[in-house]
Amino acid sequence: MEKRIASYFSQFKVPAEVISFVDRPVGHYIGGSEVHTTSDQIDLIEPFTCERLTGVANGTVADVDLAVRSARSALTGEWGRLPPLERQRLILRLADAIETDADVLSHLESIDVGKSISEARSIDVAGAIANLQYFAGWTSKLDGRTTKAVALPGETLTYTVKEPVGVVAAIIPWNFPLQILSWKLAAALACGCTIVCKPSEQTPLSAMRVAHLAAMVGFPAGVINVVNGFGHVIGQALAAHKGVDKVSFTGSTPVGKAVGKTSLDSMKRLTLELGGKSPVIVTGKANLDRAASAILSGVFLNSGQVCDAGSRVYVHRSVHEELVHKLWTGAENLPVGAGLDPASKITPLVSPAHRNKVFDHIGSAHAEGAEFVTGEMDSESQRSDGIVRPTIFDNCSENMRIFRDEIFGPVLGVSHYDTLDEATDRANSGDFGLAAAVYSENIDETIMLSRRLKAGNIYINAHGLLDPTMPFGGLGASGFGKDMGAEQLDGFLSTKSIYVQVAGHSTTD
Ligand code: TXE
Repeated sequence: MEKRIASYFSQFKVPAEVISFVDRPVGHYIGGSEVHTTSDQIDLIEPFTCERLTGVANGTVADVDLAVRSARSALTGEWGRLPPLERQRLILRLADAIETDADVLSHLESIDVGKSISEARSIDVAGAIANLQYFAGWTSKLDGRTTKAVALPGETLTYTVKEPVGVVAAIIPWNFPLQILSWKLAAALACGCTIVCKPSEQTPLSAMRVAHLAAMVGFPAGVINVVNGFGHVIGQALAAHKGVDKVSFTGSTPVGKAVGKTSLDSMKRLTLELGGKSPVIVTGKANLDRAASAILSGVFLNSGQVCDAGSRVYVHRSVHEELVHKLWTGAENLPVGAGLDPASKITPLVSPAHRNKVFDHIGSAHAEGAEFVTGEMDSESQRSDGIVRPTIFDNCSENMRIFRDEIFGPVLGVSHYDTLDEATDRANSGDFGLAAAVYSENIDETIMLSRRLKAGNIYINAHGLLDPTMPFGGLGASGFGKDMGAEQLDGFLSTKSIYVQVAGHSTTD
């Protein structure tokens, strides 16, 4: 292990179990065990030290085929025959195992993504446990229904049955690897599907850990598989594979479109959870302390690497200056530091390449005339630790990149408005439709705005809330389909309609 990483880990007392899990080449997880089908590895870079942590298998199409065949045989074997309550028991045991392993998983997520270990614990690991516990309950409630035929002469028994859609390919982004894996894994398992997960090649560790935990608690071989490698190889191979019945993709809009096209070529079921550029409206009747605090957590959580980050604020002219002052002082007080430091709120971005993309947007904001309030003065990082300080610009407009593009970093743009019509028209501009937020203490304003805003998720006097009971997904360039909530289940089920003609009662007898 590189010296700088070793000293970083010893400074923050990283458990030995974490070190032994990462201080080795990482393979795939196929057919109930970790396999090393190739010595060809992709470097995993630890974001705080920017040193090589280890290598992960640079998978091939053959690895994808092996994993899909393993998932298929599990589906037609023991797993496919398990009664629902047995599936429920296994899913709950996996949730318990993740809870027991929380410290290891939080460390893995922090050193893989660069994120705050406190957030990894309280959001990523806690969210994964809740998702599994909630969807476990659905295993025994996926009934069809019996109908009383209304337009058939004679006597016909008519009913439906719900069946698992089959083998699911789950393609995961790097910002919340464990939590977003759990979004797909929990519903797929509850519906009786088997799964091949493809984590981002930058952040495979937590998915590999979960696969090991699943085997430990008794999941049959082949139910949960993990194939690692570059997206354009492994991700595309999964989207194209004839043995995959459903693709559940979370990631950027351009890649989502590519995955969608390939998936539809072989007529797969499809869910696309894509990017966003979520607007925030602060009316003149808002509680500004409440608004400022929620806006800051909504845009700087995970150092801004959040799909539904509220990154463009429209504030009524009457409270514009007061709000900007509160945002500025709040941002300046956010603790900045290493991901493994529990006190850190703003931590290194996932990679130097991504940091450069964020700085490129900061440079554009300066160049396009946005008014700098706080954060990074120019587009070159002065820091060697991968950190971009929380940055705010004021007097932004829709013809600036800061108000149009998804930046996916700790960068907030603000603009003032005069009428609610102007605010909603500007908020609804652009192609995304993932989330939006409204801050007002006036109930009429909040309800009217929540109806007029074009987004799949609306937050009132808050931002970024998630719950397993609530479907999460967007509109337009943010994709289609839902993760979480009862609405997600139909994406992993096929409904079959069955007609039974009763002898002696048909029109043809
Ligand atoms: O996405 P990428 P990233 C979005 C977020 C941001 C992006 C960041 O808005 O835009 O995700 O994650 C694989 N064919 N969301 O950079 O590059 C790749 O290996 C098939 C939205 O990881 O799109 C990775 O596993 N697969 C979300 C996955 O696709 C390919 C919440 C995503 O990679 C591929 C979180 C290809 N050609 C992040 N290229 C939401 N809306 O819920 C790459 N991949």
